Amino acid sequence: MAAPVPFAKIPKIQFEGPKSKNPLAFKHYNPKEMIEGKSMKDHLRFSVTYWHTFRGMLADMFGTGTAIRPWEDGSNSVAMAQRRARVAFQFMEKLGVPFYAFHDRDVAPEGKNLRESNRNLDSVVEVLKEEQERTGIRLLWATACLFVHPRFMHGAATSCNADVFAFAAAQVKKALEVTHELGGEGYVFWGGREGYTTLLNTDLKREMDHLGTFMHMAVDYKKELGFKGPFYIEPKPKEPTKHQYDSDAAACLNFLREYDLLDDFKLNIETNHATLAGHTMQHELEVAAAAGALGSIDANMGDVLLGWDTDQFPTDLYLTTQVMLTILKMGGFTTGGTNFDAKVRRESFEPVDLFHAHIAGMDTFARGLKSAAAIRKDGRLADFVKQRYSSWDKGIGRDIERGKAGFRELEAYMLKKGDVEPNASGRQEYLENLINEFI
Ligand code: XUL
Ligand code: CO
Repeated sequence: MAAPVPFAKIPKIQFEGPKSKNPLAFKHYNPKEMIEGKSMKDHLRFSVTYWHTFRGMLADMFGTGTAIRPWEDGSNSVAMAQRRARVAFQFMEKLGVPFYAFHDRDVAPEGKNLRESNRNLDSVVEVLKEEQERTGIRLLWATACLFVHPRFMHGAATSCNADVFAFAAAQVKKALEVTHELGGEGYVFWGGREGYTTLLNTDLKREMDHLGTFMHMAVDYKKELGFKGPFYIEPKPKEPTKHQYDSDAAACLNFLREYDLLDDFKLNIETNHATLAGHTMQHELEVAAAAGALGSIDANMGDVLLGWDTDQFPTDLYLTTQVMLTILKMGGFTTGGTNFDAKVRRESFEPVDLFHAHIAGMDTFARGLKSAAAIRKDGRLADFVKQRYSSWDKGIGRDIERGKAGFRELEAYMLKKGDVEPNASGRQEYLENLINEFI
């Protein structure tokens, strides 16, 4: 059966500028516009997530899916998976995104055993490859789904059942091969069930050791395969488990250091995961960047009144401005990108809503990028921060930073001086208003 053409009536989404009233046009995302010497397209490196956009039927804990997806035949067959892949590329082509991301089990159905699952995956990968070549759309990253199937109820690499560890290893091996074959830019590990629900039945130390072993096996196999892209760990504190080991950027960095894996991993930071961890997105980005480990982002946002991972499309200009300030400060993405790990609301059930949602996310990030670049060009924010730390650029501050002073020298310095130089104001409200000038 040929691929259906469900988006035939939707035009290719074009940049029409801020004055346009066309809902199916970009008002701010102009892929060719140059900012700080690089095109918007290359700065933002947008990616569509296969799982939310092509698999999620908008079910929630209280009700079944509401999505109308005319191309779905209701089956989970390989033929359906192949047709869906063609539809996905039609969508991404019309939207004009350069990348996509998937879990192995999003693109192809799980079979009755590992061999059959691998065969199913190969049949769909053939189509993905053809469509990548036809459109020029590339794979930002792939990952293995180690959390849906009941075998992973106690975890994957951290399961109490050694066979489950072995199955997960085999599944990641295959996912890595597929990522490599499709020319993926990177590979993600999100430990959806790598954690616990109660410590009463959990040997935490043994589970963490197993996770470290698993990651070393993955690094070894990546080298054997010749896959050059980075590995990313995606932190999230809870959901589905009560506590996940990769709970936030700091916990991930500590894990990577403890198990001597820091050279082989970066982080993929997701907004709603940051907020679930009690942090801001910018905090998580700054922590990752400070360790030289900020790789990629999962772009979404939560809802202040709903405490769970609502995965909404990012439409908050303050958020995207803050994100882009940190991304620009670290010199921009290299292999990473802005992956919309976001889903339309259950009430936004029509196919055209998929376009509205992505256009909203892309325009909001484009504005964030422009605002962040303007704030940097203006220079007042950076100057303020530089000035705030100026006592470290001379005298005793410089001696401390250069390792030329210890407790004895500092005591002598203070005994002579008597007390400190007066503090200066932090000017938070002034700075918040300064940012508002650019939003
Ligand atoms: C779950 C989540 C995942 C990862 C990939 O909250 O974010 O979809 O991004 O496994
Ligand atoms: Co994610």
